[in-house]
Amino acid sequence: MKKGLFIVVDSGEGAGKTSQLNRAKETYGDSLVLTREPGGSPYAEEIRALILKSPNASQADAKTLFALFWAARADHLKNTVLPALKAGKTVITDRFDSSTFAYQIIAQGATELKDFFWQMRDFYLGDLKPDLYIYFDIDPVVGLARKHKQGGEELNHFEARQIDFHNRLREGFKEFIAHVPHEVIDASQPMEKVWEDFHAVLEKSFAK
Ligand code: Z5A
Repeated sequence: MKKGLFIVVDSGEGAGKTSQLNRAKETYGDSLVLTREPGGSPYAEEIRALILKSPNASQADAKTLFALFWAARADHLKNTVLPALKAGKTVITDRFDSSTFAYQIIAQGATELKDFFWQMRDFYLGDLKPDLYIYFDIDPVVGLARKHKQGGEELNHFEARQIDFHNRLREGFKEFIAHVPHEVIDASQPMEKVWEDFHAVLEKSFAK
């Protein structure tokens, strides 16, 4: 595997990222560091709990969440991503700034933050911009149905929002990836076929 690549996997709800990332880890072992946002480092995981689990979280507006996600990201980059890249590992993060753009700016409707987003991105990421974004695309109706079928934990306050929110989210991801190196995976396919496509994209990036 090529050393030191920084890759983002992102999507709306129920696209199956977690299942596919676990499979990538089984395939590539210790040469691959899997991480996630929000979270991925001890302090950022505390911010994750605040964002997703606090009883007041669902009333936090886009401006509040925008700042929290960037704060968590700064810690994640410094304490997890950068050390792993320096050690020659490939890092794949489950969600990154693509989610901030799609969820906060487009789906939550804070479009006044759009220019600021790109400035923040330059400021916080600097030379640490991901080599590739892999977007798992799925019709929100299908993705949310998977989440409902999954059972287990209650839906979080993002998953529980109306379908309009999730449709805007999909548009947000499409707008974001047009600005960055990316590949799109059709996540509505059966799991095995999604893996085949995802694996092929990873192999292509490692071969470059
Ligand atoms: N967020 C934000 O607003 N701004 C930001 O900047 C960032 C994040 C970084 C974190 O959620 C939330 O934070 C997220 C965005 C917001 N919104 N939400 N929710 P999270 O980390 O707790 O969870 P997630 O990333 O959304 O989802 P997940 O649990 O990892 O789900 P998934 O990616 O869809 O993966 P899954 O568990 O593999 O699949 C879901 C179900 O579908 C499961 O039952 C599978 O068996 C099934 N599945 C998977 N693939 C298939 C196929 N191909 N066919 C049929 N069924 C399938």
